[in-house]
Amino acid sequence: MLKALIFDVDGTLADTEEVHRLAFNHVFAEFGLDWNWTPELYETLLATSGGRERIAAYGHDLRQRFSSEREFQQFVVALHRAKTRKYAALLTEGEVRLRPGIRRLIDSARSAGLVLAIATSSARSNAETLLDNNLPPGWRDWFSVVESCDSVAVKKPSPAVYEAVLRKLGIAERHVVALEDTRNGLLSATAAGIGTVVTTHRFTRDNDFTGALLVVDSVGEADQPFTVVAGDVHGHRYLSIELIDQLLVEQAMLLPPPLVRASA
Ligand code: XBP
Repeated sequence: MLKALIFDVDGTLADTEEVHRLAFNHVFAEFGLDWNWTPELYETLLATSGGRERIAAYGHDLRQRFSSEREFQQFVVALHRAKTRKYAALLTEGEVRLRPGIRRLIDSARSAGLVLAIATSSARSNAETLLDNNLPPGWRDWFSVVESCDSVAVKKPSPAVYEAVLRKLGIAERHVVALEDTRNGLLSATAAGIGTVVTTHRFTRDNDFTGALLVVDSVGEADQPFTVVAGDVHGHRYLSIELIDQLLVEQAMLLPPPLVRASA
C-alpha cells in the first residue's frame, strides 16, 4: 500500500523552529525593532505559515510608518532575507541534529524501495542547509521531489505544496503518507488527500490534530520509544515503515473506494 513518504521540514525533520525564533529576534534587533518573540508568543505566531507572512501579520502596527503598502512589504522582505541568512548561520554553527528516528526512518524507507519527497513552506535553502549538515553529500538523490516556498508560493494550510509533490511523483495519494508537526501542515496534507502522521514538539503539542493517522511525540527509536498522543500503534514502540503501511491500510478500509473513472 505505501509507496512514498513526504517529509515536512521545520519541526519534523529537526527541531528547527527554536532556531528560526532566535534568527527572527536577532534580525529584529539588527533592524532596530523592539520586538521579542518569546517561545510562548512564537507558539501562537506559528499559526501563520511562512516567516515573511508571520512578520507582516505581527508587524501590521508598523505599517503606518511607511508611505505605501509596497514600501512596507519591501521592508518585510528585507527583514526576512536577513533572517534567512542568520538562520543558515545558526544552523551551521549550532549543529542542529535530525529529530530522533528520522535518519533511521529515511534509511528504512530507502531500503524498502519507497519514494521520498519534501514539502515545506520554508525556503529550499533552509532545507538544504539542514540536510547538508546532517546527511551524506549524496542526500539530494534520496529525495525525488523537493517543493518549498520557492516553488509553491501559497503556504500551508493550503494543499498546494503537497499537490505539487503528488503531481511530480505521479503516485496516487492513497499510497502516500506525510509526516508533519503542525496543524497547518496536517490540514495541508489532508486537503491533498494524504494520510498524515504528526510528531509534536514544544511549539505544537497543544495543536488540534484531529484527522491525523497517528499523533506521537517523536518518530522514536528502539531505545527511545515514542509516546502516543492519539491513534493505535498496534504494540509498536517507534514509527516504522511497517507501522505506517498498517495505518495506511486501515485508513483505506475506512474510506470509500476511489471513484472509478467512467471509461471514455
Ligand atoms: C515551517 C514554517 C516556516 C518556518 C520559518 O515550514 O511555517 O515559515 O517557521 O521559515 P514547514 P521561513 O513546517 O512547512 O517546513 O522563515 O523560511 O518561512
